[in-house]
Amino acid sequence: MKLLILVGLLCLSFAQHNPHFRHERTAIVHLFEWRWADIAAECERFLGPKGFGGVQISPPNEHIVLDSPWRPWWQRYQPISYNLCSRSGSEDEFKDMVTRCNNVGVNIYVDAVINHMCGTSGGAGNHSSCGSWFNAGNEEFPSVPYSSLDFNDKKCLTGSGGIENYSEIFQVRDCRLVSLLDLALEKDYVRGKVAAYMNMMIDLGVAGFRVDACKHMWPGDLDNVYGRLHNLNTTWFPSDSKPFIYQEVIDLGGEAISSSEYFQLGRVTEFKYGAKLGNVFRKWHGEKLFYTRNWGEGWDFMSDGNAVVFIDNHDNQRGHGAGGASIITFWDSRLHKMAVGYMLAHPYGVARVMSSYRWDRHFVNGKDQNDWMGPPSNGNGSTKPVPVNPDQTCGDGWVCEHRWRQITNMVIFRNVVKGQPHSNWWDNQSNQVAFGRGNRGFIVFNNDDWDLDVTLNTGLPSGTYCDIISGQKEGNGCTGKQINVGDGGRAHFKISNRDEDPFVAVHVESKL
Ligand code: AAO
Repeated sequence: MKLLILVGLLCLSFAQHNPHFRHERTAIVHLFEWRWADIAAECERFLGPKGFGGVQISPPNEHIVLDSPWRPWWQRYQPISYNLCSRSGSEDEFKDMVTRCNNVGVNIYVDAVINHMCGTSGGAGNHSSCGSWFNAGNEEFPSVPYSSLDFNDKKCLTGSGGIENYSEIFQVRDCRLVSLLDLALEKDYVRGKVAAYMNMMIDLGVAGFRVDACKHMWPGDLDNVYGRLHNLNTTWFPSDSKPFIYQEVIDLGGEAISSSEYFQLGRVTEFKYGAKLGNVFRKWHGEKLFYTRNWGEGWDFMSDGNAVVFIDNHDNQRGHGAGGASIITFWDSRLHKMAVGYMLAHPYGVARVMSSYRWDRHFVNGKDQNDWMGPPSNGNGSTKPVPVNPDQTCGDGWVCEHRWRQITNMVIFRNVVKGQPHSNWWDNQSNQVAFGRGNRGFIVFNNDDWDLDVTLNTGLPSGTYCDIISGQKEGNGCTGKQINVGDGGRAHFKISNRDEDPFVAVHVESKL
């Protein structure tokens, strides 16, 4: 009986840590700034067939529309109301996306902006994505409705009304983050409005939420809001499934607020992961790939069951948020493929792949002056569709990292090795390493400036395997390198440091 109660309690508190992936899938892709219509099509034509577990979408709330700078991507982090009407599309298009993605087993995770509304300088009028009227100066948002009573002004004690010092917990949580009007989430009324917004989307079939700016909200307030959430829609999910919650908390250490304050509420973004792996693959600060032998908790990361991991995100790929120059993005494509490959091969955390658009970077004194630029757009500011080229890449400025063969194939690798332990580690005491996942997959990296030429124990059944990085298995053939695994699991690997992609990966489903 006692055991049953304990198990019950554990299930309750860890319920929101479960991404509810279907068909044994394992990875999330962030389709940053994509239109709902394009996401629906992508689920059907690519993400479902290739085994992606879910999509993180951009904030679907009605948001401010800014002219200066012109339609920045970050206008969507300034809510005007909870109408599902945004730069990505209408409520009907949102519903259609959720239904069509769910029908092919791909989950939708919503970026929920619930800490604040628009910035103080947002003005008055109806320059919002649905044309709802608001007045930022008076804190009036009649489409919710919120009034000045629903904001934290009186609680914030800094002279500016904004966060001035991240080592003061009360400031961080009660004052304005970059002058965004800070909602009073301690109020029952505000909690109710926020929960109703999230429940509307749960009822439509979303599987969970990336909750924005959690450091700036009290864990107790979030606990109350999450406690009001419905179970997932049983058309697609088992009954009694709690929504997946992953909370954005930037914690690189050294601040008053720690990500651990949020663990009992859901998972948390592990920002150390991409920052540290960036240093490792760039070989900065004396880092070497072989030091990642104990990658994960051994590197002082949060425990596996609490972490969502990523190489870059929509902020730190353009100098916002945290991580700095070590972050490896699509702009460094060769390193990016390796780092994402490493993440997807490694068992730690729930993995999220970034899918970006290109913009005109323009650095002055190391800062990108165009870090604000929105997605590929038409003259009137509407977002362009994502066209797919004959070679399966994307056009019109959409990068589609998730469609790069090496990355797609590593998402499949992660599914194939799901649940298998990290095994058969090898390194050369420098930047050549290899590891397996039980007897189902094996990966070898050469990030040194010389060739790798070595025979290793892979743990795999004997046979000929197709490398899924230089090519892939097609029918009975292989378009890439072939790897022969002998009796006892031993195989010879040769990777030149000048190879287009200096890594090799094989798994039991790439066996010829
Ligand atoms: C825009 C304008 C502002 C204007 C505002 C209102 O840029 O000038 O005042 O509108 O009119 C996004 C954009 C913002 C944009 C905002 C609203 O990034 O530029 O403001 O939309 O349109 C903090 C938060 C974190 C947040 C991050 C950007 O803690 O939650 O800032 N991320 C989310 C979203 C993001 C979004 C928002 C929140 C707001 O992902 O897209 O903003 O909805 C330290 C702290 C971090 C802090 C960073 C940056 O990090 O630890 O908590 O993140 O500073 O302020 C080292 C340290 C690291 C440190 C970092 C940077 O790496 O180790 O800890 O340096 O100093």
